[in-house]
Amino acid sequence: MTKQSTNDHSESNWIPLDPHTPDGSSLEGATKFYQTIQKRRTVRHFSDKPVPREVIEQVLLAAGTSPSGAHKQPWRFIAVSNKDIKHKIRLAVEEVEREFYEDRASDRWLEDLEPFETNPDKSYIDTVPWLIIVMALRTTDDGGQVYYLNESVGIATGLLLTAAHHAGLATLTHTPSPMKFLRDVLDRPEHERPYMMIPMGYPTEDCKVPDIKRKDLDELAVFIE
Ligand code: IYR
Repeated sequence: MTKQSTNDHSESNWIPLDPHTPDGSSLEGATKFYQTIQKRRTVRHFSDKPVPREVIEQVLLAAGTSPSGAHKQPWRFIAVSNKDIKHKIRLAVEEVEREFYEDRASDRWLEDLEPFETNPDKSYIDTVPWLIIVMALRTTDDGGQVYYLNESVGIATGLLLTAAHHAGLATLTHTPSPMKFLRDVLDRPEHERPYMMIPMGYPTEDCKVPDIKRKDLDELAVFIE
């Protein structure tokens, strides 16, 4: 028989929820968080100012709190500060990106990218103290099934960006394509699929970002009450 939705979980290992309670009201909590997160920007100019490993550890632990299909936690975060490995990655990424800009990208795509002034030069990979490579696990480490892989890893990556921002760190969501070379450079197993590369560090003091506009509430949301 299907178990009915009930609060009686006495047969199994359930514990009382320990809810987060904002300092003020829910509106104050939500507003304060929006004020913080609305300052997050994608950054391409990183300082070489070191970021202690302990900070990155807390950021990764926060990312690891993400919900996932059947709680399979189908992610792994490879945190690279090693200069030689970062440089290897830079060279491989720049090769892939040169192909993108010279051959693979459509004219429309290149036109859409113009405001962001991107190009195949990824020298910031040498400068930035940390490179986080998010791996999507196609199976669990012991070969078990995972569910909603892209959704789960996408949410975890969102939390990662949010946690980094909260720590005063800037990030860049970078998806060179294809990214398979990362598994070889990083010597990672077959079931880890490179999902996203995230340079993480402090922005340069004179860092500029494009003047983008975000959707207003009436454009980004529809309320049906
Ligand atoms: N991966 C390339 C191109 C690029 C594509 C998109 I869509 C962007 O939002 C930004 C860049 C690069 O990183 O240069």
